[in-house]
Amino acid sequence: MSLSEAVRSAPAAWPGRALPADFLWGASSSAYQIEGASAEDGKGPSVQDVKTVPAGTPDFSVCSDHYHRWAEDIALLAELGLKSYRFSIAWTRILPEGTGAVNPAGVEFYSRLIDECLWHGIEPIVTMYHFDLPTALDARGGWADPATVDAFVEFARVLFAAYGDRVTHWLTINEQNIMTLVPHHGLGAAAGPDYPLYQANHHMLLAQARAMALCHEVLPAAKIGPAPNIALALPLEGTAEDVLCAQYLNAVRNWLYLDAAVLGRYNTLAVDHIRRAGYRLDVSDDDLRVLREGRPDFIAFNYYNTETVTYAPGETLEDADGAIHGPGRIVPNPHFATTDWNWPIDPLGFRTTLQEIHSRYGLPLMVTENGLGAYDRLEPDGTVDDGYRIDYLRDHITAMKQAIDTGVPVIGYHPWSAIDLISTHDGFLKRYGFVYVRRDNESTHDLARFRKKSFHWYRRVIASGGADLA
Ligand code: BGP
Repeated sequence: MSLSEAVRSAPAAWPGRALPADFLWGASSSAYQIEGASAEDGKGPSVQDVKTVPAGTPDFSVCSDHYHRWAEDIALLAELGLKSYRFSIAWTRILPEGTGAVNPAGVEFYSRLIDECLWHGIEPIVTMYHFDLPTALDARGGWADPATVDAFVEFARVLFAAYGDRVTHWLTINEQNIMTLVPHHGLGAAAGPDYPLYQANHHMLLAQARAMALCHEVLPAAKIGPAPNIALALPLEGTAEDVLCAQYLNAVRNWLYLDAAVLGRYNTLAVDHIRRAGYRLDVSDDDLRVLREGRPDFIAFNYYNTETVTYAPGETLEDADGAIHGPGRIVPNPHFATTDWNWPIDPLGFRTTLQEIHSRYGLPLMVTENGLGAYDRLEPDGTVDDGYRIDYLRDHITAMKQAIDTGVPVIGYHPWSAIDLISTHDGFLKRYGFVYVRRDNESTHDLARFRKKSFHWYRRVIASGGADLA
């Protein structure tokens, strides 16, 4: 389409217009947070299964019991009207030791899940790795060990062979940037004080690049992309120092990951920070070739909130001359309301983030997480009045539509989460789902499912192609 055609065909006024019929209205989950059955049918342990969970929260052995209730859950998602369902495959269900022998029961579980989605007309979107590194690999150093790169590529090869006939959209690594910025999220016990954080991160980038290249080689019709958590960093004040700190935070938090995945190169500002902060980072010419050869077809990303940063003497990385070389302190932004967990709520930041990613990389974008963690209450009549979640999602969908209106090619939107599941830090107190799961931190109760108010609302949104957000 020429620019003048694009200008002429610019969409009519929002918010009443529907998105194209092939837009992937979806929802999202991850294996270690939803499945349970963490030691069943030959599954090996992952770092999530053996970690010390936060006080008062349950371990991951039962979760939402999706491993046993997957058919009921997919039927609910079909009733919701989902066009796509983004879930992850537990590495250790497929390869209990992380590498080596394949577990047929694990392969069969996801095969059935994928078939069930397709039978209901839901496109399965598969995350290959969502925080659940096999403990067998963690024991050998995890991502600090270059052999983990080979293990991931081997895992990818098994997945492509088993499901490549039915899965079109693949996501490599969920929130690699958060794993590096907040290592206890998913890097495992190996990530102790001597862990070479950015060298390990580099190995993940290589693993991702090789998996993307392999996908294109063995599944030419498939599409694959990274799935970091991307959110613009905002300067607290309009001072040059705050703007510079925000530029560093954007480089270190966001662009490092997408520049490597999409452009096959390291972001110079991020490298400046990494080196001055004293991290080890050895990158060979051969590594750079690997990065260049593995290209994504689209960018998936998770968005919850922007981050606001300010220059803080003594905390911001500075050289002897006082020149700034890193982000400062992340602070609350007085302009934003917050969630029950003090996460800023910034729907317009979703729009600016979408627009910024598009203007940097020009690839189609898929939103793989966005949502509101809240204390939901199940009423005696089985209803859950989560109007606050509807408000959050409505504002973010509106912002996304505005970004699309400016020309950003967004191909799908997957709120976190499809059904209630265990939050990374807060167990079952903090819920995100369209479907309430009756259990809490103390007891698994009967794990019965209930449709929340947001379930009925999102069903109308999807049925109207996003036109009806009321
Ligand atoms: C993302 C993760 C998800 C999920 C979500 C909500 O970072 O990819 O796995 O946990 O955040 O986070 P939390 O459960 O901490 O509220």
